[in-house]
Amino acid sequence: MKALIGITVDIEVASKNGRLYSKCYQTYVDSVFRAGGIPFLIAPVNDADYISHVADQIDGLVIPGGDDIDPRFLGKELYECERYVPVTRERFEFDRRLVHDVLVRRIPLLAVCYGAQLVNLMLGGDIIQDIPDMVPDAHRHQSDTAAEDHTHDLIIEEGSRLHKIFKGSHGRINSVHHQAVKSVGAGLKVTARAPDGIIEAIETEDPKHYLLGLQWHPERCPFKEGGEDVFVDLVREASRSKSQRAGRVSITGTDTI
Ligand SMILES: [Mn+2]
Repeated sequence: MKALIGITVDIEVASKNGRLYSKCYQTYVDSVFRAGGIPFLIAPVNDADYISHVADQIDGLVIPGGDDIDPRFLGKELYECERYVPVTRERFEFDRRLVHDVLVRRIPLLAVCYGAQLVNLMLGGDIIQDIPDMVPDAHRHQSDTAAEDHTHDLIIEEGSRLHKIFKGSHGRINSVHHQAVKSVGAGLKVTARAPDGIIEAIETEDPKHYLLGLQWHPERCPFKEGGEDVFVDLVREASRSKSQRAGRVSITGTDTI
């Protein structure tokens, strides 16, 4: 049985008529399929029973990248700048509720860019809301070149899941973000940074769970390092844990939001 990998969709406001629509970059679908999983786009319905039912069906989840989280949704102050482009409340709420249900079931989770920040915030961590303004000596993380280009180095912690994926403690990755994780939430650890110290990857400390949050976009560089390997790892883990999952755990932090 192949692993069923749920992928959440973005909910955007159409510029031509102001109506909400759902979208997903095909690169996520292709990446899961090439890695041996069954990609499954999850229709966003903000209903608790529906979300719980979806979480019961999937073997793994991908939260794709997206726009910026409005920290006011989480009781924090917003730093507004010209680079700030907020994700819709509809997407944020759906993703937040599904991630909660996925965490309590210990379903393998790959969270990309916005997704990594969402998981981190949910678990009580904090984010840098704008790297250029708040970390002026950081190098440029919002690349001017194609989003597929690997533009900076990656320094990876030994013993991490990411270290196994990259087969070492050094990598090259793409970089199309102006925000980043600032401090990690409960049960999370930093497993990779850029040379300037900006956090590029977080993982769970729970040895029984697979949770990988990446600041770069593996789906945009499938045939380079840090690309398809990431999805292969997720699908392998989702297949392995499919039959082993049992019982739910309580997650510190998520009950408060
Ligand atoms: Mn970066």
